[in-house]
Amino acid sequence: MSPEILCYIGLGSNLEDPRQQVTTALAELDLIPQTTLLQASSLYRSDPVGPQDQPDFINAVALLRTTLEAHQLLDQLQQLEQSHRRVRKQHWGPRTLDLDLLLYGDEHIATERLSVPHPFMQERSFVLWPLSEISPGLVLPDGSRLSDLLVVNPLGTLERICI
Ligand code: ROI
Repeated sequence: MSPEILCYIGLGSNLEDPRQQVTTALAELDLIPQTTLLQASSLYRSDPVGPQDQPDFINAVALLRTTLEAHQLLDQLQQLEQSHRRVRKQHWGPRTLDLDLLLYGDEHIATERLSVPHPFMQERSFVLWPLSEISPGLVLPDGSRLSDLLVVNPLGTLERICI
């Protein structure tokens, strides 16, 4: 039997009704085989990080329990992105649905396809604040405390838009 792993997924969308994209994707995460959606954050509106000539994003974070191996979970996340007819024309440009594997248990993974913990998560308010709603006491695999990361990544213009 494969072990049960807790993992966090970052969701983001800024095209084609982003609220709906993220809300639907949260429900669809629970349909992934061998996987259960344990918690979902509120939705947040965020200014785009990267090129500014694109719409605002809707972001959220989900906590899953899975017995899938990390790359199997990545396959499932990519399938889900495709099913939302993911459009990503430009690097760091607008997208229909982005699903990032932020944390997979306490594991460090570095392969061609996957970098976990997500390399930018410690500097992105739109990941850290939704994450803190689900797991305020979280300590990252490198020992960083989420509560300390929130101090250096303030809420700023991030807006919680749904309960
Ligand atoms: N900016 C915000 N606010 N939210 C995102 O999800 C997001 N995703 C990205 C880039 C383009 C870096 N900027 C983002 O991939």
